[in-house]
Amino acid sequence: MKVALFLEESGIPYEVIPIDIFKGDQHTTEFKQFNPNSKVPAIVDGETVVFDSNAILLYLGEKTGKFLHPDRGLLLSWLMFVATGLSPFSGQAVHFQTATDPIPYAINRYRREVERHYQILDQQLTDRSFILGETYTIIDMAAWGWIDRYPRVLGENALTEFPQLARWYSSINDRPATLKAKSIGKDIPFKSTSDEETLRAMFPQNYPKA
Ligand SMILES: N[C@@H](CCC(=O)N[C@@H](CS)C(=O)NCC(=O)O)C(=O)O
Repeated sequence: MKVALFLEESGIPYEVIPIDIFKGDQHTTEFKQFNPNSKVPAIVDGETVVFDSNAILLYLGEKTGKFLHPDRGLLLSWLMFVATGLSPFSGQAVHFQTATDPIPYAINRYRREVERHYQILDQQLTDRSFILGETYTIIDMAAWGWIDRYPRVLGENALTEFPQLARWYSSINDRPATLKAKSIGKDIPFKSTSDEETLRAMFPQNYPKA
């Protein structure tokens, strides 16, 4: 979705190639040529392949000169904040909260870290329209990807404690490009049930090594 935001905002033509992660498409030899880490998204631009959503945003930003910030140090710092902080802690919070064998220590650790990251963003947005200032950048697109999942990460009411973050989130949702990006893939019949094939594809650590 973060990559879709960029593509829709910038009007770059693109083709979507569905990878059904519930069926295990991410583990095929063919897909691993594009991302040896077996995760979506990955893009192919001529001879160039880029994987990881944040790397793709930076690549597309630098290629087009759009949605960047004149202070590259600032841009890289916040991109890494999202890539190494907000995103993995949010992902692990969801993982441990939905595990069949929930571990309270892990749930508390990840939820509290997500709350801390939300607080930092809320503070940053106190006197700015967007995370880096008055213009929309790839950092907003990167952060939006996980903030858009806040009900699953922290619960339906999570944003009430973070009013600036809530204001920023709804301003991005109101952008026409965001509405278009959110409709991408809706017509693709991705697998939605979670059976053993899905669990083996998504959580291989729960199964013996082949
Ligand atoms: N750091 C990566 C994370 C990508 C990621 O976790 N993708 C998930 C879907 S949102 C995935 O492909 N999961 C498949 C799997 O874990 O097997 C990024 O930002 O691109």
